[in-house]
Amino acid sequence: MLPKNAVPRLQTVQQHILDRQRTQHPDATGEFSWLLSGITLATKIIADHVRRAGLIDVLGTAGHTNVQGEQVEKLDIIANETIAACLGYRGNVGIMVSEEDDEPRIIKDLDDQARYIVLFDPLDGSSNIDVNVSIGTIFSILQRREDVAAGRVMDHILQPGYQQVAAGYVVYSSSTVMAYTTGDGVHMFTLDPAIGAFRLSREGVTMPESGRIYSMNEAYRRKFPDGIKRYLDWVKSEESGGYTARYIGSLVADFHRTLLKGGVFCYPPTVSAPRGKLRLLYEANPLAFIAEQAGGTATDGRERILDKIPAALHQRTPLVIGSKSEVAKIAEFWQP
Ligand code: P6P
Repeated sequence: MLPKNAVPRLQTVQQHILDRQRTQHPDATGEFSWLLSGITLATKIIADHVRRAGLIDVLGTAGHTNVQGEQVEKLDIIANETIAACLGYRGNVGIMVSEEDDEPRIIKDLDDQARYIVLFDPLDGSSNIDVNVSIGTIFSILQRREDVAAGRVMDHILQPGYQQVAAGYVVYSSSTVMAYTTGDGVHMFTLDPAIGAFRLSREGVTMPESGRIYSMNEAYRRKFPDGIKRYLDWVKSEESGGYTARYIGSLVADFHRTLLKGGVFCYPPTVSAPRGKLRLLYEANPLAFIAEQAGGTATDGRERILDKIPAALHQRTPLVIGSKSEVAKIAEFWQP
């Protein structure tokens, strides 16, 4: 008989989903777990490339810009094609939307089988790849709308964030960590390189109600709205009681810290980007879903991120996300 701790408790993402579905959603068919295993497979492949960047030819730019007008890194393409390949044959994905693709990819006509729409930023923060700073993958999962014909692709895609059935991210850093929610709390898994599996590391993650960390790119201060400038004056004043600034410049890493330590991340509109920089469908929405599930909150300065009705595939939005009291504090100074 093996000693009790000889075999470490090993709960993978798939097993975690199935266990929770078995208790919370007995009628679940397990097809969601099968879909998520496509994402975990893709992110394990991406993690392998990120870990070996510098040794294999994945660094540097691919020599063109994407629909966002941003320089595409080689790893952006690898990540994008890896996710497309891993999700493409799952059988239950009808549409894929990527930050790197001008248009949606129609995998198969939406029907009872191919009911999922997966939206993702394949490699967020990729400009940091060459300097070995944390980067990440963000994903959002919608279901097809029952009230819309299968062919009306954009109507199925442009759903508000509260319609998400799942969301998550993977941060490639000192360790590779996946966080996901299906509306039943936030759960984290760490990639165990010894066995090549994401193992449960934190269940029921909650965001601290407050936090003395603010995260904003203050180089743009002169372009910020006056209310944001007033907040920045306050947060650095004696009156605030003392905050510290942390800005990695990689949304997934800045959000992961905010989720675990509390505080607030803010990417406001600027004179040059009046709608903000970050994308609603595959950055703000999934992270807002996770933030709310962990007890935090996310707005665009005016309304709840998850209530925003998208009007375009790559629509941008201002983003204020983090601990409830810290987001509220910014709102005291800035009401657009
Ligand atoms: P800035 C990375 O390019 C990204 O999309 C996010 O990961 C990050 O939060 C933001 O842009 C940083 O933008 O303008 O501060 O460099």
